[in-house]
Amino acid sequence: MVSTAIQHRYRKFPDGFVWGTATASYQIEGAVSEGGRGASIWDTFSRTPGKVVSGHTGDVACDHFHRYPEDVRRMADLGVQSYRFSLAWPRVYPEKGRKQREGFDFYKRLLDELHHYNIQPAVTIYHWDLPQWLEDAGGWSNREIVNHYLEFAEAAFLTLGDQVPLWITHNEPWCASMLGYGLGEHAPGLKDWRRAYRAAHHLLLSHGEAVRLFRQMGLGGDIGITLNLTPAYAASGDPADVEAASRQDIFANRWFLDPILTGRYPSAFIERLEKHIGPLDFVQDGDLRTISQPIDFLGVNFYSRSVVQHHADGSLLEVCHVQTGNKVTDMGWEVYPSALYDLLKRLQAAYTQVPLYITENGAASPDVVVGGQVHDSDRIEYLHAHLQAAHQFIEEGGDLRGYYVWSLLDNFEWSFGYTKRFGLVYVDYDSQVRIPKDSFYWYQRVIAENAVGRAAHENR
Ligand code: IFM
Repeated sequence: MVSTAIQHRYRKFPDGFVWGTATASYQIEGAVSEGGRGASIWDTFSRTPGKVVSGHTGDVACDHFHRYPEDVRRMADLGVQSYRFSLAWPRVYPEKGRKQREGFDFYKRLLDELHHYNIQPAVTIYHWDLPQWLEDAGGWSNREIVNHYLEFAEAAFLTLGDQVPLWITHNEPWCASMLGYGLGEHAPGLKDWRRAYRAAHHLLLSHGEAVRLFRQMGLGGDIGITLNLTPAYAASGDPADVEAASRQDIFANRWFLDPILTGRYPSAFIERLEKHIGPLDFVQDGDLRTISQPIDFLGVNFYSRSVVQHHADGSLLEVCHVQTGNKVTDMGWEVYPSALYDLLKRLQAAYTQVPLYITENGAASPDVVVGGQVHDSDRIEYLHAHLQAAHQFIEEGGDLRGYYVWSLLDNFEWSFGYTKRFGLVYVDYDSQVRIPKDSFYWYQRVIAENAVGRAAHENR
């Protein structure tokens, strides 16, 4: 029996709460020319001078394509009940009009390995590695892509469906559209806001179509989508700043939340948006009904918040971001865990009663190996504080079913290449040796106890 003193020191999670870790294909697999894989937009982008720090590419990454048995063993040692990973579309459709029968073979092997250790897969269909041939045809800004995505999703459902209890149609469509087609910081690296909003719409439409197809196919398991949500706070009580925060919120969060969960785009922003990008004539009759197909859960990726002021510069948003002076991670992202609590509360109060999963949460830090160990106490503090926030939400009746740390391994952090480390496991990219960090052992204790201590050190 657990003593009262221990009960007091620990915050218990509900029985059946799912503990996991997450990764994505391009960030860890490597083997970009193996098994007949075609090129993805990230192969192209990372080879374009100046796009990724130090010209890093995902060519080898963590060599997970070959080392997955070791990585799955490590997860079993960690004790996670679930592993979230994504499928590389260019392995299945390497070039226009060609489907590769062996395209899913790697994932079948991976699923077998996970099954062996009783780790449940959570599969993201699209986590940004679009086949280059599809981008050449306009990528996400061409409505035709919805059919191609559906073909890929159907192939995935048919091939892997009986072994996958949790499907995620898309990871962070905000990044795929706004960073990829608007800000140009991610592949394909375009700076065209009209294309960015078209891309966002087609990503959402493909999500809705895939959910519809999943239901028609009568597959077991649950299906949802993962959004990166970054709550926006006003830097002051000045009404202009409050308005600015509301615009930032629409841009970062509501442009995706509202259509999926309410079947409407936020009307307050449409006039302003149309002044900048022209009419939203790419939204066709029936699209919003498709996009708002009922989902089984919502995946939330949370890292930080933004704090903004009004800034009259004639741009679409007219906001400027303010530094608060609070602690930041190695990404420069403010550590502000209570925003996670606020966000979860808001989601269930204003949007949906479907179960929530935190499908990513984690911190980058400049980890170093000292005497064969990695002492990443900042990451432990970060995870601990966010789990406290998650626990408070659950304690107050919130329906949060699981939590996935980003990430299992240090990996290719997109335009930052290998310079940002998010892993519970350190990767030496020259030797591919893996070293579990202190946070790995800390998270192992959290999982084993199904609880977080009131102070981070209590799980050490
Ligand atoms: O590495 C990314 C991941 O691919 C998507 N979510 C945020 C992570 C950290 O930036």
